Amino acid sequence: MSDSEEDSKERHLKLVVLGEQNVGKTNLVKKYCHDEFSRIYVPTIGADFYVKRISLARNKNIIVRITDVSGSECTGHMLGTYLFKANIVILLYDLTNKESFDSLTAWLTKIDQILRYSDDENRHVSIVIVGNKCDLEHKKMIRPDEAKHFAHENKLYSYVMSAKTGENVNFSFADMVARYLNLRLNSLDMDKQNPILEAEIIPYTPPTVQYRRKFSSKKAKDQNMKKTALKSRGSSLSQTCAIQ
Ligand SMILES: Nc1nc2c(ncn2[C@@H]2O[C@H](COP(=O)(O)OP(=O)(O)O)[C@@H](O)[C@H]2O)c(=O)[nH]1
Ligand SMILES: [Mg+2]
Repeated sequence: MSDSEEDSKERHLKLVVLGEQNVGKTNLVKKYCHDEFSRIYVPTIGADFYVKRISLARNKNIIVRITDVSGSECTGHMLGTYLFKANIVILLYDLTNKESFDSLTAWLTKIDQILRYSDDENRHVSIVIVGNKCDLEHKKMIRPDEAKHFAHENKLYSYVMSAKTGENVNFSFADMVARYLNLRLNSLDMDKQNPILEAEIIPYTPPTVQYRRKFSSKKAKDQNMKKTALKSRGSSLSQTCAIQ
């Protein structure tokens, strides 16, 4: 097959996303495939399936199929079915939840057992760990060196992302796919994978207490002056003055 024929050939990759409930699996996959994010938590039942077509390294077309598996499946019997013919397994944890990070060992053991006894044992499966919710900087419970150490010990690649802001999402997916296929990302690929981040604009509410004090003392002064003037004319403003 010539180089151009090889280039135009579509490659198919199956990615499976695993991890505890609530770590952001569904939102991460939706962000990557449809650029969507939801604040409302809707638990995944069983698994959902997504497809994304990408082009990397001089227009090599890749069809990425992603299986978003429910967090409760670690103890379920279907995990083997979902992992069947997987190329890349993404083990997701929540950077603000230590338990989700600690659970990675149990997930790795389970995946290992399944892959060891699967029919196509010669197939290469790449496992990566991903720390999600990196936008919650002030709530982070896992230090970068802890994640790095865990990844190194288990010979895994490690990434951090935010399904909410999209930070690092496209680039990390492209990087793991490129590594799996032994492709080298060029500068054009890098630019393509780094979208402009959207910042959330929170309306500014100015502090009111200080202003009110200044205002009320001036208002009180004005009203006192008014009251004195009206009293001298035989009228009463007791109601309005009592508010101060
Ligand atoms: N701040 C923040 N919240 C996130 C992020 N990803 C997911 N979430 C929230 O975490 C909750 C669980 O997300 P979901 O994708 O349903 O988790 P899953 O159970 O692993 O599929 C939802 O309320 C999401 O809005 C993220 O990157 N940043
Ligand atoms: Mg889910």
